[in-house]
Amino acid sequence: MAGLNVIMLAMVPLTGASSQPTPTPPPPDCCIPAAGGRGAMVLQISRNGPPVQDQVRENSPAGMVWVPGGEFMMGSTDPLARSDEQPVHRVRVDGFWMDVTEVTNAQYAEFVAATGYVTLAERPVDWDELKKQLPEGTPKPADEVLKPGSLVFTPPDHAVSLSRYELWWTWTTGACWKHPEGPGSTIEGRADHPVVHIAYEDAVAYATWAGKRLPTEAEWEFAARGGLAGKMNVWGDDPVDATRCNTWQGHFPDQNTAEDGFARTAPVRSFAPNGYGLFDMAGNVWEWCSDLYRPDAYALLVESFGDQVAVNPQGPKTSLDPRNPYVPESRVHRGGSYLCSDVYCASYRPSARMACPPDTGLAHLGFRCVEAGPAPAAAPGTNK
Ligand SMILES: [Ca+2]
Repeated sequence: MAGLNVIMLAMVPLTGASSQPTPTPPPPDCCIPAAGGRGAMVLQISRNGPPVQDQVRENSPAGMVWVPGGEFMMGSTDPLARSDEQPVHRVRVDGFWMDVTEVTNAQYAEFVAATGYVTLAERPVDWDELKKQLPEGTPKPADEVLKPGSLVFTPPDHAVSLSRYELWWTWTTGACWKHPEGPGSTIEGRADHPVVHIAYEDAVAYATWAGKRLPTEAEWEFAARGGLAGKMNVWGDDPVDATRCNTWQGHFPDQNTAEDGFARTAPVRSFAPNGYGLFDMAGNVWEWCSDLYRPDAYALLVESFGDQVAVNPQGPKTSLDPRNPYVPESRVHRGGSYLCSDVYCASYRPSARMACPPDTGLAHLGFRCVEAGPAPAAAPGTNK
């Protein structure tokens, strides 16, 4: 239903919500469920110096870079870190290949052309499924609302409470990856932008077709840190600014100055890559990971491992998302988006976690894939 459940939840009373305990406060709903303003500026320029030239290495899968495995401290105690980023704990991941960029509209179009795949946002909403994710007795919405659609960011023209995400997210029939802002909008001229309105199963379907998979949360954070240890941002400890990545500048959610050049998605590779040569690990669009979400996932892991290193953790076995108490599961996404503000959720940080039900598509949610080794014969950290 690509997010309709989320919006409906915001509009129904949550009395008697979940019988499950809430171990830690959830992160804010920030820009979840959220797409930059209409009439976005798109500047086809490269930031932070000259474009990085890809280095072709033998045996490198096309468009992927080798991320050497290793041990790192996962999570953060930075002042901006939320409780679900803690406790910081030891993790080791094996090396893996990772897409250099988020999967683009052109890449997703290739997949759809080859397979005839229809994304979840392009299918009618199944009320029998939707009502399982809502409080008992929630009235069925009008048939018009149950037509295929997704959540589109529709910024209000005035300041609003940051807890009222339904005021800037609009269920939009006809919105999907090919029509990111709804009927009438297209991806023409956006072939190299990240694909959006992608539900979890849509991302998995692409990854499977490509012979790849989604990254685990641990792999994603290890990769995002780019070889830096314990830094607040993927580029180090310097604060975010408009030259670093595609985020939100101005008052959220009503005033996007787009100082970085982009009010919505940016072409991939518009900003400098991180230490592993990965672009947009901060900002642009959120990226699905394979892990189920729990705010206490790290606490549970530490309970199991103590001060020992967790090797290739796959996430908790069960999901718990206090922001979506009725949904049977919630999946992690990482990296923040063009809606992340430094005065709000600051989720462009490599340790920041967010999640939503797997059937939720959003105008700022995409993905990238990973692939197992073997490692390249040449030095790691190079790409094609
Ligand atoms: Ca921006």
